[in-house]
Amino acid sequence: MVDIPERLVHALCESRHTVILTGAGVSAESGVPTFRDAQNALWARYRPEELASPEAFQRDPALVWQWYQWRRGLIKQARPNAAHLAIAAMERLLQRLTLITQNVDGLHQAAGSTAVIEFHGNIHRNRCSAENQLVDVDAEGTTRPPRCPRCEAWIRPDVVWFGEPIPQGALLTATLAAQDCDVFLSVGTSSVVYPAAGLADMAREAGATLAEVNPQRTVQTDSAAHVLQGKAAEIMPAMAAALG
Ligand code: BV8
Repeated sequence: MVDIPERLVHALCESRHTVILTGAGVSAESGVPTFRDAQNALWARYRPEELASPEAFQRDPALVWQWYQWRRGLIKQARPNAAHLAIAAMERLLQRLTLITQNVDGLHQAAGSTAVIEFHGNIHRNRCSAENQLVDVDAEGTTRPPRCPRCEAWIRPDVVWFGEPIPQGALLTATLAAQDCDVFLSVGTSSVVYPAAGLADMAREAGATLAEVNPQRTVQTDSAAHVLQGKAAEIMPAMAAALG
């Protein structure tokens, strides 16, 4: 079992309010490729930033829709891993936990986490690209976006694309939590994409203890009081066990 620093365990036990921010690294061990390496041979010629944008969707709705259909197919095979389950358990072990995820795969909810802030939306939902209202469509097997039954505009995944604002409620709740928390855990994210990546700085500047869980170093590593270098599916269960 991985060793969790005693000072971090103590800080977590004493923490009135803990924030966990997760990125694609938490879903990596469920077989969902991280955003950076999501591009297999089929999609290798595109950078995610080129496909996950309103401009790309306007230019070629069928191409963007097919990329999401491919990712939906991968996610449908995926099950929550030990990291998701440990984070769900920590909801009960900590005094108060705010879970913010950049992932759109819904695996935290599948693992039993209840109040999940979906900072970048959810790939399982679809909405009208003109009215921005959720639309319940059977997308199975489609290779081009369905049309909105109300206004005929293209249907799009209910996710936040590059250049689009974070949903107001998610941004406000996440910002308030980052400013209020005593401990901020950054788990499985490259900390490259803003404003999500700015939440850790906000928490640290407000006096929180910052800890990072990642096999690699990131731009956040040097700012973290605790750096747990390794896989989330190994480290998070050890952390939950230490709290238990
Ligand atoms: C905004 C949903 C303003 C979609 C995603 C120029 C033009 C326009 C905007 C910008 C610009 N320059 C900068 C910006 C801001 C931009 C941005 O930050 N760009 C980056 C590229 C610099 N941000 C935005 O555009 C945001 N909106 O700024 O709006 C605005 C305000 C008002 C009005 C109008 C506009 C919106 C950003 C949201 C983009 N959508 N996802 C979809 O999924 O299809 S982002 C997507 O990539 C993910 O959601 C995630 O957030 C992000 C990064 O991915 P990570 O989760 O970190 O994954 P990554 O692959 O990068 O890293 C994985 C990590 O896991 C690695 O560190 C790895 O080491 C680690 N790991 C691997 N295995 C494991 C592991 N860790 C633990 N255990 C393991 N086993």
